[in-house]
Amino acid sequence: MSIELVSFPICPFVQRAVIVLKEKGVDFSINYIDLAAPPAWFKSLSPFGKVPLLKTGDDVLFESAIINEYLDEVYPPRLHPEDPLVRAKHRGWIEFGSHLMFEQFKLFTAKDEDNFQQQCEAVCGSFARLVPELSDGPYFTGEAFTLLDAAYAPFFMRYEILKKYREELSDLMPTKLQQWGGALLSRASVRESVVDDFEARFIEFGRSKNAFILLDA
Ligand SMILES: N[C@@H](CCC(=O)N[C@@H](CS)C(=O)NCC(=O)O)C(=O)O
Repeated sequence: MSIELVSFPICPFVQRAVIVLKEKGVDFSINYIDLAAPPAWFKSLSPFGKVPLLKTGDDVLFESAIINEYLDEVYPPRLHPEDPLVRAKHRGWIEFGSHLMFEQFKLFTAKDEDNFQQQCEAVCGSFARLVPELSDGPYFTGEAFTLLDAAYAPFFMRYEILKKYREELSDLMPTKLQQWGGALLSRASVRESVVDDFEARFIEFGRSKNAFILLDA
């Protein structure tokens, strides 16, 4: 069965699916589209008009969490916990990871210092919620890398870039989260989950939004 991901080069939600496909050693292709001018075929296939889409044979899946659960059920090794209760908790925290990603987007695209500080507070609040949930590492639940870890890795990759522009962001992140992020970013599936010029594209996107964090840099 041929697998194709419909993507946008800096989308963190597509990146989640790429990480899972790489963890499982599945062959796949990526079709990048321009979200500012999406092709007609994409509009007809994507109910929310969003990437990722996963095409598998003649079928199309949407929503990164659903795509990753499907991949996990079909391709070994299993990355979601076996216990239904733990699995349900992970689903909740994956959703929280999506929320954190949107907070990060708002922080990145804040237009002035006040708004930037507000977004920093929001992100800090989310960090404080996450810390008590974390194991002693290296991953969220311990030794095993799970779908939940794949869902948070894109956040940490972008945070590393943002730290280069505002040093205070380093201090905002609690040590346990830094350690978790470090473990995620050292994984091959994560390192190889973005285009070669990802950082340049990410920054270019921020500049197109007049991001305050990039001013004077
Ligand atoms: N809940 C969705 C979020 C996906 C999402 O927000 N994708 C963005 C790109 S990163 C998108 O396609 N935006 C296009 C739009 O909103 O028009 C998921 O997890 O797949």
